[in-house]
Order: sequence, then C-alpha cells, then structure tokens
Amino acid sequence: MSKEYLKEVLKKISICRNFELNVFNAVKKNNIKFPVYLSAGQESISASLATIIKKKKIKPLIFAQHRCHSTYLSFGGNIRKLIYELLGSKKGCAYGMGGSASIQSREINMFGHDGHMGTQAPIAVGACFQSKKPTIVFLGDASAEEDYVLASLGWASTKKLPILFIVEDNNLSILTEKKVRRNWDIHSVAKSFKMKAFNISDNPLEIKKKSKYFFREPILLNINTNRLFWHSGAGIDSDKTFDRYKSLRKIFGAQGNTIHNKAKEKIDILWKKMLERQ
Ligand SMILES: Cc1ncc(C[n+]2csc(CCOP(=O)(O)OP(=O)(O)O)c2C)c(N)n1
Ligand SMILES: [Mg+2]
Repeated sequence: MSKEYLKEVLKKISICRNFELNVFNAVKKNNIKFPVYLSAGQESISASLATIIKKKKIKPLIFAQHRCHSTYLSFGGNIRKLIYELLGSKKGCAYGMGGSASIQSREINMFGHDGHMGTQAPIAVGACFQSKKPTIVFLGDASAEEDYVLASLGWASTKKLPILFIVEDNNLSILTEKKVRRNWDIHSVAKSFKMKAFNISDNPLEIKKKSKYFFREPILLNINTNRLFWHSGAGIDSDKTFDRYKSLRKIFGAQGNTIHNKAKEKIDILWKKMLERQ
C-alpha cells in the first residue's frame, strides 16, 4: 500500500523537479525576465498532500505563497498554462500578470498570492469560515511569523474550521536562518491555540501519518524541508543540501530512473516547443 502511495508521490515530484530544472535554464538564458521562485527540493510536500487529498476525493481551496510552482503542478494545474505564465503570455494561468509568485487557477481552486508574506493565511481563514470548504494554506517559515498569521490561527481554532496550515519550513527567510529570527516554534504556538500541530520532515510517509486529521478540524504541520536553489533566480547556495527526491528515487532503483526519465522527456519537449514558439 505505502509503496503504491510513494510511487504516486514520486511521479508527481518528478514532474515538478523536471519543470523547475527547465525554469532554471530559462532564467539562466534570460527567457524569463521577472523574479522566479524555484520550489526544487520542497516538492515532496505538495506532491504528498495532493496524492493523499485526491484519494479522499476532496478538492480543497488552495492558498499558496510565492514559492508555488510545485503546489500548482501537484494539485493538477495545467502545465502549458504555467509555462505560458512564466513566459508572460496572456494564455498563462494568471493571464501573464501573475509571474512566478502569484500563480492562480480556477480549475484547481488555487488563489494567487498578493506578494505580502503571510496574507494568504487571513484570506484563507476568511474563505474557509464563510464557505466551510476544505482549505489548505501554505506558508513559509518566515511568513508564519507575521502577526496576522498568528491571529488567523486563533480564529481557525476557535471556529474549528476544516483548514490545513502547511508551513514549508526551509529554515530560511531569503538567507536568514530561523534561529536568528526567533526563539519559538510555530507548531508550539498552534498547540497553544488548542490546535493539533506537528513538527515533521518532508518524508511523504510522515505526512501521510497525519492525514487522518485533515479537514476534520484545524491542524498545522510544520514540515522541515530544503530549498535547492537560490531564494529567487537560478543559482545554488550549497551543493550539500539534502534532496528528498534523490532519496525517494533510490528506494525505487531502476523504476525510479524510468519515472524520472519519462517526466524529463515530457517536460523538456514541452518547454522546448513553447520557447521556440515565442
Ligand atoms: C510582508 C512582507 N515582508 C517582507 C517581504 C520580502 N520577502 C519576500 S520573500 C521573503 C522571505 C520569505 O521566507 P519564507 O516565508 O520562509 O518563504 P521561502 O522564501 O523560504 O519559501 C521576504 C522577507 C514581503 N514580500 N512581504
Ligand atoms: Mg523559508
């Protein structure tokens, strides 16, 4: 059972990773002219959540922030429309006006971010409070520090909303580590608001273990992860960063390579064609 789940997650990550590698190259070649936020290294979070939630036959409202390509792709966003968006075309998922940071999609109920860290939390809580629809809000570890995010946790808990707060904790606010910024943990804060909250790794199996609580009550998962590339743009801070995708691929051996190569071929061809058409 868990092998099937892991395979589904791996397939999603391989689409996201190959997508991000193409974006990396497009930025390097100056084919993309605005700031780009690559999610490589962090893909297992949205890939796991999307796989789990699809199985539950739930289509949640999704509120992401700037590092959101993998969120969009994992939850079934149209790949071509994201490429168009990143190339500034009107055919993009945000009509070429969202760029990398404000990806939206009516088809998958994903709301674009406004660029102010953490504002997605009060907006998501408001949407969930009004509609009572299952809702996911993604936050960075730095965004989780904003005062309005904390107030949102309190209201979600008080009203017992069917909302899932996901903190993609890459330990960084641009380049400033968490330990420099604060002496507290967001999962402890959520607990003090009487919410279920957990501090886990980006291992898909750990994420799955907590899924029994999803949308039954408010819950916060602080998920420790790693971003492989620069905060913004195409570059590498360190080549020693742990890569969850690599470790998952190893579990599947030759099959893992086949999954990767299939995704690579599909995504590389798409990017090539669409860049040529520009
Ligand atoms: C309210 C606000 N303050 C500052 C910024 C500038 N800023 C943009 S991204 C960022 C760091 C975000 O870190 P985090 O939330 O952990 O997300 P990550 O980039 O690590 O995915 C900062 C300080 C902003 N966009 N909005
Ligand atoms: Mg961060």
